[in-house]
Amino acid sequence: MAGTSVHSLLFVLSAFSAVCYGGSVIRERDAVPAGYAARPYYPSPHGGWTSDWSASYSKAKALVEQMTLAEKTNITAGTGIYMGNPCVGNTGSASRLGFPQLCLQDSALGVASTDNVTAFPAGITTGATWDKSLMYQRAVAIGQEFRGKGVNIYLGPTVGPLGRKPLGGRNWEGFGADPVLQAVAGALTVKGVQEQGVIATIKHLVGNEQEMYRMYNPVQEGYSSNIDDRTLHELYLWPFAEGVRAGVGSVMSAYNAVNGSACSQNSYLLNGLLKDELGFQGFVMSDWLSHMSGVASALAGLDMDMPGDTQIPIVLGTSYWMYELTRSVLNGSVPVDRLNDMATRIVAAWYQMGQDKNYPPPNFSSNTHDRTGLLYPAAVLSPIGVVNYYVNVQADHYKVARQVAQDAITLLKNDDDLLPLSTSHKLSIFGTDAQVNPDGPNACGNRACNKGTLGMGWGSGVADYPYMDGPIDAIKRRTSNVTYYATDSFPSVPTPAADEVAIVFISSDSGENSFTVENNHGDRDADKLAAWHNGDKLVQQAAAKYSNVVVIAHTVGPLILESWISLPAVKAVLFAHLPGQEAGESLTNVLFGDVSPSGHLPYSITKAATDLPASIANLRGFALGQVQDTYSEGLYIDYRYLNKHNITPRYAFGHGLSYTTFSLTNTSIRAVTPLTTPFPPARPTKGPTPSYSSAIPPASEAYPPPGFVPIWRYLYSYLSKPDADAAAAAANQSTTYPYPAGYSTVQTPGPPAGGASGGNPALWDTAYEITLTVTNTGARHAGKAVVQAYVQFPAGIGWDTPVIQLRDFGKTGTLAPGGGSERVKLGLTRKDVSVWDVAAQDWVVPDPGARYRVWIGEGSDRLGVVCYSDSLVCEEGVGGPV
Ligand SMILES: *[C@@H]1O[C@H](CO)[C@@H](O)[C@H](O)[C@H]1NC(C)=O
Ligand SMILES: *[C@@H]1O[C@H](CO)[C@@H](O)[C@H](O)[C@H]1NC(C)=O
Ligand SMILES: *[C@@H]1O[C@H](CO)[C@@H](O)[C@H](O)[C@H]1NC(C)=O
Ligand SMILES: *[C@@H]1O[C@H](CO)[C@@H](O)[C@H](O)[C@H]1NC(C)=O
Ligand SMILES: *[C@@H]1O[C@H](CO)[C@@H](O)[C@H](O)[C@H]1NC(C)=O
Ligand SMILES: *[C@@H]1O[C@H](CO)[C@@H](O)[C@H](O)[C@H]1NC(C)=O
Ligand SMILES: *[C@@H]1O[C@H](CO)[C@@H](O)[C@H](O)[C@H]1NC(C)=O
Ligand SMILES: CC(=O)N[C@H]1CO[C@H](CO)[C@@H](O)[C@@H]1O
Repeated sequence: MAGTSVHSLLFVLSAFSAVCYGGSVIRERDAVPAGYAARPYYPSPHGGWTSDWSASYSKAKALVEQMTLAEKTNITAGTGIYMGNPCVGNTGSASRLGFPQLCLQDSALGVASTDNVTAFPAGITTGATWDKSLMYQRAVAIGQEFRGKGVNIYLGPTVGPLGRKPLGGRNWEGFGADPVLQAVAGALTVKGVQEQGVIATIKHLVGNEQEMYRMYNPVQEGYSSNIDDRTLHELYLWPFAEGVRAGVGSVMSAYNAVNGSACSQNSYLLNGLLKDELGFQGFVMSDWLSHMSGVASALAGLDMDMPGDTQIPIVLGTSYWMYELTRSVLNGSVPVDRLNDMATRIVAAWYQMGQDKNYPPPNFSSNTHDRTGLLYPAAVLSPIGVVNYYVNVQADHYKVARQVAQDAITLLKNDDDLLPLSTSHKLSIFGTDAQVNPDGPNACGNRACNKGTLGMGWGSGVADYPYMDGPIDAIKRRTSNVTYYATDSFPSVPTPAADEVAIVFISSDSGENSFTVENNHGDRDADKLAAWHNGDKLVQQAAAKYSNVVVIAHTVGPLILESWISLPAVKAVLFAHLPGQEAGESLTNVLFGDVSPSGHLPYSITKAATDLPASIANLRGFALGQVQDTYSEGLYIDYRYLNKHNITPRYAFGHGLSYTTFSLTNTSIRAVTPLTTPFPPARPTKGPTPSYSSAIPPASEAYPPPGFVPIWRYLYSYLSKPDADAAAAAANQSTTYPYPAGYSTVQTPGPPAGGASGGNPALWDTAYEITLTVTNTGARHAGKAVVQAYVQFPAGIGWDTPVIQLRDFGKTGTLAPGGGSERVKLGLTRKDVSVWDVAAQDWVVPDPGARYRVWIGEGSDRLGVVCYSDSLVCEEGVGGPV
């Protein structure tokens, strides 16, 4: 129980931790580099103008119209950290009208801080399956668990960080270092979760690519991710666009700044890109304690303040919103129109998911595992009540959890077909990562330690394990011919027989900056890309003794394998990623050949960290003032960079072997919607949005009810009568708020690239469809194949484009050995063959008549099939582009 409370307290304290890194003092922020600017974009576009949301907006309007000022401001902010209901965030209610407090709960991989739930495999593991159906099924199960616990708002999926920096601490919460892999998995997660009636939250918008210095605090600004317009569109915003198109109800802004302006109050990002261009109809919430202004953030497009507090929570019980937002509306600084839109967006999302009908209230507490507990833990005197009902929401979700964990396992190397093992092999097993943490899988709050099998990273992106099926337990269930050395220092062992197999478990962990684990401050700043606990040395020592070594890595991301990967004894390597609770049997099913491995890498594994440029290979270190993280590599991250510079990685993005082999044959391409013009057809115009009176409501709408007794430090939206009257009087004085440059209250028609949820709907016209036959050509093992499609833009179009870019993928079912086959269909949209034209501010197909190549294969370096957009011919058995 202490785990969660201690966590959150540490989390709060971490807001100030930057001080420890360098003892900075309050100062003006450093200049953002020349050329990067956070332009103003006002006003905040009204929600409700797309047809897919219009019915919910009508209902929302009918409800919001009846709300008083204090009710509207109540639902746009949390009631304070540890205040009121049981979740990590809890909004105020408009209970007079039947609008409840909303429960917001971590994490992206399962319901956090409670029991009787499933600890699903992490995002990176899910990405490594390359299986759309499993991505969706996992989301359905997650959605059912959040609903079962009475959570209104799921704080996932994570599609930012994108994985720009291999050392970045939270990359594992997302799906892989490519915008399309991230976008497909993110959008399917939104769909699966929201079909259960739970509002999903796509996060973190945007540029939170490292953990250190991410947060603003009273003495230092969070770092600024300086991202040019084209790179933002083609990489970092891409998954958000797909999430919006999938109908996501909520977006969480990132801690850091973009172009010098904090994401929670960056008008260009929230008003311009998200709400106008991407046509986002839900609401934007701040990341926890990243709210830092009242009027400014409201005008910039923030709709919900989480968890309600200022950056110094609890102590004072203060907020930038709640009663202050009430004041700002009464005194005329925040237009009533903006507050109406904020409230309508929140209520519309609630209707859109059907939460007005039979939605269960929360049944658990994030604050304690006891049945009863404090109802307001941060209050000094709090009533006590039943807070945990122990509702078991696990159903049979272990099955999909295990399937994801199993189908993610990525075979990097398998010399002499050492794998699969037979149960007659004598096995010697090394490494503490093979066994469940002897103190219990949840011994460390927020998994902020790396002890025992690594099933997830650390921080807020975790869940408690109901149990953990450890690898060594599963191996022992299979064979008794096994000796386990539960150590990370190579022990003295008997001389092995020639056919004896050593299995070495290694790990690499990372997480959120709120915790430091073995000197890693969230990011892998201490251990870098080496295995923890001297794992690389353990492998080398095992390889010196045994002639058959299998390495199994539980890891948040890429590792540098060079110190042992070419040793002749190291015959097989499996990346099992972060499997969650089902670490054991998912692995033994692969090890012993019940199934062939079918995972593929969701990132590249380079031979050296310096194979990537310094801007992404390194973390930004301490700076006086605001740390500037400039995306000088532009589009060239991960394989895009390596291909451009002809750097051969150890294992390429998308690489993954099987026990069997596949052929890709009978490939055909067909043009579906002809691309007759470089620019898409004109966008649809915005539909109508709810209209309300714009008159400032009477001050009496802010007064607390007669006899109102507040709970100390609970955040309310009421203003005392004197305060409310004074605010209303101020509205009639000549003093006006110092609005930012470019401020306007006139709604605009929106940019050409917009037009519907996600952007101009014509961007999703299918331009080309490719069909091929995948056949299992091996004689012995069944297996699933992953087929990846990459676009190569024509030469001479006047645009610098990466050599190849992933655009679609598919995974077969289990194909029988000796010819089992399946037809696979892949598609490319107009957007997939477009670049972002900064001058035109639109997507453009540079030369629709030229030859676009679509490369198809089982990895970014195994592309033996190519199809041409101009001749509509496909060739097989070709050498790939890289
Ligand atoms: C950041 O600055 C660049 C360069 O001026 C610009 O292209 C881009 O649109 C800006 N992005 C945001 C979110 O302000
Ligand atoms: C705001 O929400 C809280 C928590 O549900 C509730 O106690 C309070 O009465 C609400 N305020 C208004 C104005 O409805
Ligand atoms: C209105 O109230 C807000 C919140 O306290 C304050 O920031 C703003 O300056 C006030 N505006 C005027 C015109 O007094
Ligand atoms: C939670 O669920 C239990 C069992 O399903 C139910 O009895 C209880 O009333 C629910 N708790 C709340 C606060 O609604
Ligand atoms: C264990 O493995 C060794 C080497 O393969 C073999 O000789 C022995 O019979 C096995 N023992 C058992 C109990 O299977
Ligand atoms: C080959 O492709 C054609 C056209 O797409 C299709 O009709 C046919 O069934 C395919 N043949 C096989 C053996 O898959
Ligand atoms: C502010 O002015 C409006 C009309 O100009 C008036 O109706 C309202 O009563 C005034 N409010 C206060 C608090 O004086
Ligand atoms: C299956 C499971 O984990 N059940 C647990 C539900 O929560 C109660 C209270 O913590 C436990 O006692 C059960 O074991």
